Amino acid sequence: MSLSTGPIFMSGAGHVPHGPGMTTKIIYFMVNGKLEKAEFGCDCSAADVKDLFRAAAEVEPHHVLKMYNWRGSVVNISPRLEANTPDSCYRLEAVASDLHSVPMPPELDSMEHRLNHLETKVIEDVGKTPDAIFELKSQVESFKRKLESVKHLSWMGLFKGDGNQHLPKTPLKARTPQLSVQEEHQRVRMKFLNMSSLQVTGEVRELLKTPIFDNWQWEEAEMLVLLQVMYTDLDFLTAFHIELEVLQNFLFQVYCHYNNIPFHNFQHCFCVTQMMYGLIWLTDLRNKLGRVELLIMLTSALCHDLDHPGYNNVYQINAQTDLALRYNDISPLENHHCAVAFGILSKPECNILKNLSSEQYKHIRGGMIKCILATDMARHNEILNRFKVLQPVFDFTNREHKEVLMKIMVKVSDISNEARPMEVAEPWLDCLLQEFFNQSDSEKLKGLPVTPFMDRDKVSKPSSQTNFIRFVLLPLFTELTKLFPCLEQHILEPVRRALDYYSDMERASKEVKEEEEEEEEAKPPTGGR
Ligand code: PDB
Ligand code: ZN
Repeated sequence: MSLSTGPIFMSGAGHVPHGPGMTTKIIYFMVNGKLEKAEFGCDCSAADVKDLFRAAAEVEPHHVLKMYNWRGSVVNISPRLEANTPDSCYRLEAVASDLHSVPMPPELDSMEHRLNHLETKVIEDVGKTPDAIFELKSQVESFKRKLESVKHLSWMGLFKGDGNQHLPKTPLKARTPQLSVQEEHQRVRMKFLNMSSLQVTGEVRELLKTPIFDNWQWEEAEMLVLLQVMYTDLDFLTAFHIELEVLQNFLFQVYCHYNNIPFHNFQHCFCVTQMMYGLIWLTDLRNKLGRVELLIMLTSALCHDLDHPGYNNVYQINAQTDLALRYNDISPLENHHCAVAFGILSKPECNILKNLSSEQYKHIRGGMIKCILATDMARHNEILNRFKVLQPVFDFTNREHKEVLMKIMVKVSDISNEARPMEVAEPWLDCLLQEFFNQSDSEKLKGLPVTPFMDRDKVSKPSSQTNFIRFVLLPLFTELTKLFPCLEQHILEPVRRALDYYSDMERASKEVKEEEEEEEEAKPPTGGR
């Protein structure tokens, strides 16, 4: 019977022959944020199996153990536990064996202490515990039991300073039930590494090169495999001597450094990178730019919103956040995204650039900094106007021309949701508005200036989007299409269809609004004589 950590050896369906006629059972489970593997003979006693898992949880004998299966149901810890594989791992939790071992909030403890002291005093005076004190003591006891049952809500601040403040304030995405962020990351990592050796079908590979790719069909571990396919199919691993394991570590760390917020999350990162990948193939950029430029564009797209907090630069500056302070109000978010990217690349096990010359490294670093900083929409007109000047005389051998094009390509990929099929694009607008509304709610609470197009009381989704498409998207996409005419059908026409869609929605909502106002006016005046 053994417990092994570190590299997990895949052992098939979970039963390994173990000496003559004896089979052992292999159980994979998460405990304390780590994936562990237990192995025990099927003739093992229930007590021994419990001891094995208690050792894994590193708890004392009196602690209660709870085992959850991948569906989140509690299962019995016994030799009959069903064998599994790493991507359907159990989760082992040690819960306190009794109330007294759970640290209660200091207020409750001091109240109980004062109550006991008072009871002692009163008993000295009147010889017995009066009903009032007895009642107070039972209320404290029942409150402690209730508090114990909501311990998992500690991130609401019920237990001050219990170290859980870092928990996500809005557990948005339906992650695997009750897994912590770290455990979720480990689950995704195991799934990613298990799948990465599988072959992606030719059909998916071709779909990946088009703007009609639907990100909503894929979960995060699969997206990591698809990102690996992008780097592989552009021959980056051979061209830049990138070891597959280093690329996988890099991609996994990028995934870990995106936050669980409505819009600027890992799914957005994947969409932007996939659109960039599609544009590279559609415009045949592989034959017009060097592979280094392609690596800069794809990796900039991948890293362009790393560790986005869900509150934009205006908020950072007005709220005088650490980021605004650190970057002197100059594109604080984009500077941060880029710094986090190079923080990841500074780890040797994640450094996909480590086998390049320092010349190449500097060139790629410089290119990524320019491209990521270019995604600050406050600079939109500056960059687009520069491109408009160069586009008619564009020279693919001119360094400055190429730099502006790379910035434009990352910008186009970043705000390109409306170039996708409507059923893929529209949910993204809802996610973005949810993030914007969260920000304006926070601005109202803090007495900060509220950005009008983020104010849930003022924004009309269709009219905001028609304006955005008309005045931001179409001019940008039109300019790029002048350089690559084939993009007319792939991104310009879908955006024109999106403009029609939201214009119709805007007209419909205006008609409804007018009808409501007419009904309001037609109503007899209420109240008064
Ligand atoms: C932009 C800047 C920051 C973050 F606000 C996101 F209602 C975006 F008008 N971004 N990316 C895609 C968009 C889109 N902003 C809008 N529509 C998009 O499709 C504007 C819209 C949400 C508005 Cl530009
Ligand atoms: Zn973005």
